[in-house]
Amino acid sequence: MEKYSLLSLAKHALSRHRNWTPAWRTVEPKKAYDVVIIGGGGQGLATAYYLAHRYGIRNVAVIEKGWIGGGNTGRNTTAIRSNYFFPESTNFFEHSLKMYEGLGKELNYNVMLSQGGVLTLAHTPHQMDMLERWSNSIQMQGVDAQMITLQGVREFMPLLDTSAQARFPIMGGFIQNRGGVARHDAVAWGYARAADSLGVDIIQNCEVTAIHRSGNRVTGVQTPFGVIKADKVAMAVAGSSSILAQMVDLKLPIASIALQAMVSEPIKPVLNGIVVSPTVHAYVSQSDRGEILIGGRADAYPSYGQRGTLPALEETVSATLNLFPTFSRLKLMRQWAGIVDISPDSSPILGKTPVTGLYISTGWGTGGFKAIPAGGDTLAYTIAHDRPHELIKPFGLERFASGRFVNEAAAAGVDH
Ligand code: FAD
Ligand code: PYC
Repeated sequence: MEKYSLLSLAKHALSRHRNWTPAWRTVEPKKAYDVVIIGGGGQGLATAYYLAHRYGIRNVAVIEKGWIGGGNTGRNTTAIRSNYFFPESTNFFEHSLKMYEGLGKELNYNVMLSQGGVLTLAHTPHQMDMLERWSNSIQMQGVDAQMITLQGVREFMPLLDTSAQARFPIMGGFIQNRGGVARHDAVAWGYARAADSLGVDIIQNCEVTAIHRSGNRVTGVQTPFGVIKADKVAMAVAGSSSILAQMVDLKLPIASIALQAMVSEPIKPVLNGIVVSPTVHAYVSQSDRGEILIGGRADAYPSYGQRGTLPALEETVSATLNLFPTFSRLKLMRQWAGIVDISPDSSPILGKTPVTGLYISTGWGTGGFKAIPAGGDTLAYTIAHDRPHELIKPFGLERFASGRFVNEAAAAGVDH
C-alpha cells in the first residue's frame, strides 16, 4: 500500500492521473470459478471480499453488466442507521452499522462515514406515541435511540420549519445519534480493491444472460465471454432480481420500482445529519459538497424505467418545502433514479434458494446501502457453509410460504 506524503499528494494532483495504479485488475474471465457472483454493487462486492477474507475462498468472480457501483449502490442517498422495529432486523442492521464503524480501517479505504444522526419526525400526538413505542423497542434491543422534544428538533436542525403555522406542524421526533452517511462510491471501490487484492476477479461490462443448471443444481452462467462454470452462484442484482430468477424458473415476490433522488446547487453547511418525515414523505441531508440531498416516495407503479416519474418528483419537492420553506430559493441541479426491489414485508431476501448452489441477495428495497457490510458478511458465510448465517435465518425466501414475515414497512425510511 502506497504511503501518502504531502509531496506524493502534490505529485499525484499534478500528474493528471497518469501512471496511477488501478484499484483493481482488468481480467479476462477464467473458464470456471468456485463461486460466481452476479452483480458488482456493494452487496456482491462485499460478499466476494468476505468469501476471500474470512473463508479463504479466493477463486471467485464478480460479474457486472455495467460498471462497479453503477447500480443502486452509486445512486442512493447513503443513509446508514439500525433503527428498525423488530429484533430480527435490529440485530442485522446493528451488525451492519458496527461493521461500518470499522470499515475504513478494515478496507484501508476512506469511506467517509459521518455519524451526524438520523432524526425521524412526528407531526401528530399519535405519531409521537408510535415513535415512542418504536424507540423503546430499539432501546430494549440495546441500540441507541431517543425521543426528542420540539426544542430538541430545533437544536438539531434549526432550518426546519418548526412553527405552529407549518402545513404539518412538527411535534418532536426520535433520533439515532450513531446514524449518518458514508460515501457510496467509496464503499463500492473499497470492497472492490480489497477483494481484488485477495485474488477475486472483477469483470465489468459483462452481462449474465442465462444461469445454467443440471437437474436442480447450478452449473454456471452464460456471458458474452461464453459459459463460466461454477458450482455456486450468487445473484445480487437489486432491481433486476426477478429477471435473473426467471432464468431458473424461480418466481420472486418482488416489485421493481423506480426510486428517485435529487440534489440542489451547493450551499454552505446548513444541515447536520439526516431528517426523515414519514408523514410528508421526504428525507433531507447535505452532502460534503454542500448540495442539499433530497429523496422521497417510490414511484406509484412498478417499472424498469430508470429515471422515475414526474409526479413522484413533484411530490418529493413539495414535501421537502413543507419541511424547509427556505429551500424554495434553491436551484435543483440533478435528479436520478434507481430500480429498487421491494419485497412484500419490506425486508431483504437473503440466503439459499430452492435451486442447489444458487444463493440470493435481494429485497433491499430503499434500504440496502446501510446493509452492505452485514449483507456481504452473512451471505459469504451462507455460501461457504451452505447453510444460512444465524442473523439472516429470518430473511430466507421460504418465509413467503410459511407466513413468518418481518414487516418493516413502517421503518423502511420512506414509504413502499
Ligand atoms: P446494486 O448496487 O444495484 O448492484 C446490482 C448490480 O447488478 C448492478 O450494478 C447491475 O448493473 C448488476 N446487474 C444486473 N443485472 C445483471 C446481469 N444480468 N449481469 C450482470 N450484472 C447485472 N439504501 C440505504 O441503506 N440508505 C439510503 O439512503 C438509500 N437511498 C436510496 C436512494 C435511491 C434513490 C435508491 C435508488 C436506493 C436507495 N437505497 C438506500 C437502496 C440501496 O441503494 C440498495 O438497496 C443497495 O445499493 C443495493 O445494493 P446491491 O449491491 O444489491 O445493488
Ligand atoms: O433506508 O434509511 C433508509 C433510507 C432513507 C432514504 C432512503 N432509504
